[in-house]
Amino acid sequence: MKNFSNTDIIVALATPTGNGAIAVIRVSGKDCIQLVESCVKEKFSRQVTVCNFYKDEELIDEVVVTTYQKGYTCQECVEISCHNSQFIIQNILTTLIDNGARMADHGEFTRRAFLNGRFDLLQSEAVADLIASDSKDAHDIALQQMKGNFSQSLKSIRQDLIEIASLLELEIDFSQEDVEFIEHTKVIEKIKDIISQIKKMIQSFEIGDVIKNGLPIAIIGKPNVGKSSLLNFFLNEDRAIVSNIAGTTRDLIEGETFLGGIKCRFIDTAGLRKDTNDEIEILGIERTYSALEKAKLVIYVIDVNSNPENFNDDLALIKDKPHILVVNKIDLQDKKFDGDWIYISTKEKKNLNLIENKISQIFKKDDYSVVVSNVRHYNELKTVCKNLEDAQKSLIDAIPNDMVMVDIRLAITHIGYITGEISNENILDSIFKNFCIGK
Ligand SMILES: Nc1nc2c(ncn2[C@@H]2O[C@H](COP(=O)(O)OP(=O)(O)OP(=O)(O)O)[C@@H](O)[C@H]2O)c(=O)[nH]1
Ligand SMILES: [Mg+2]
Repeated sequence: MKNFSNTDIIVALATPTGNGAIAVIRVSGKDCIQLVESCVKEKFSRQVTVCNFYKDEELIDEVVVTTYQKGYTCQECVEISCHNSQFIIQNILTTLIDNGARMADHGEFTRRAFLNGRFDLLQSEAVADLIASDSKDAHDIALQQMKGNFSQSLKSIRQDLIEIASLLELEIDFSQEDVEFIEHTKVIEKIKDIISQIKKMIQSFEIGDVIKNGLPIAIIGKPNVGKSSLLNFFLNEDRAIVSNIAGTTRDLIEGETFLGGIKCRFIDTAGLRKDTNDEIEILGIERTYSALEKAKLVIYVIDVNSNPENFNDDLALIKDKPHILVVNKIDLQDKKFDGDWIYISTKEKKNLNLIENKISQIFKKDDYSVVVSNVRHYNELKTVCKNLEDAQKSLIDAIPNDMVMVDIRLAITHIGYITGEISNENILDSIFKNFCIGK
């Protein structure tokens, strides 16, 4: 961010442009209440005042002004609710700017809230996630992070590491006397415990990311097994052409829907087969492989008449990805296959709910007390884990304390980067530039 002061009066529209009855303009900074008073030509004696807003002597709108001695940014704030007209909004903004305010930068309100101690950095980032949340689970995760449960876990880990570091340091100071202030086996145990907590957080990202950004699901299988029929069922519309001609679907066909609280992006693909000379189908099959690679979940479909010899190769292809195995067309015959298959009929809409249940089961967040959903936090946690594993190894190998200390201090620093206990302008800029102006 440019070299702005943290107390300048900043203004921005806080509501989205578009249709709607009311718009809210946010103002924050030292003496901003006085600034707004000069534009409405009266003194506010209550927190909420209905008044007229003027540009010079010209009436712009009847507005509702709410004042806060310590608002969202932990400083003097005003919210002006006006009628949602571009003309009115522009005139109010320019009047405020002409009288000494300036336009806020991206995320500057939340950045001030962080700098003034309202939230830590992780909580500030959760504000953006809360605003973007589009499902109950995404909302739950963002709200919990904003309320501070993830921050609290990290702070307690950081405190434990600081204690270990100070004891190890003390030993270095008294190294001549050969005193052991702390049993190294206990330190190793403690670090092992912290590593497992951090690993659990890292692991939770797989689910947190899916809940926040959606789940790409590739529907894969041999031609004609009913992949497109399944897509159409989930989307509740005839999105893809269904026919009994093998090789109907060529291109990737996508559609989004919520299942079990997760935003699922289904990708219907061309059937996998080797014996085709059809150029377009071959291109379609290539796209199937790329969809398979990008998907975070694969639904592999066979037809109840299939012979395992024909699809075993495909199973090898998907074995390292989370997958759901589905036998379709059970209305035609009753046949069981080895393995964990779900038996359905898209024609008779039989057992289709079992697929949804399975998706919720695979991407269940309840096993985690903390769910990481932000890629920046995830990357920092991986660094912390690596630092602690290095420290643990050095302790086991009885390497001198000063070497161990380097890794423990690095772990402490990287935890500090997540919560913002350690931050710098570059980190803050890269985080808040993704916020919109007015947030
Ligand atoms: N009996 C029966 N037929 C089904 C069922 N599901 C799909 N079909 C039929 O199977 C044929 C193929 O269905 P699609 O959904 O087009 O299959 P696909 O896997 O997308 O086929 P390609 O795009 O060619 O790879 C169609 O004639 C469907 O009507 C089912 O549960 N039972
Ligand atoms: Mg198809």
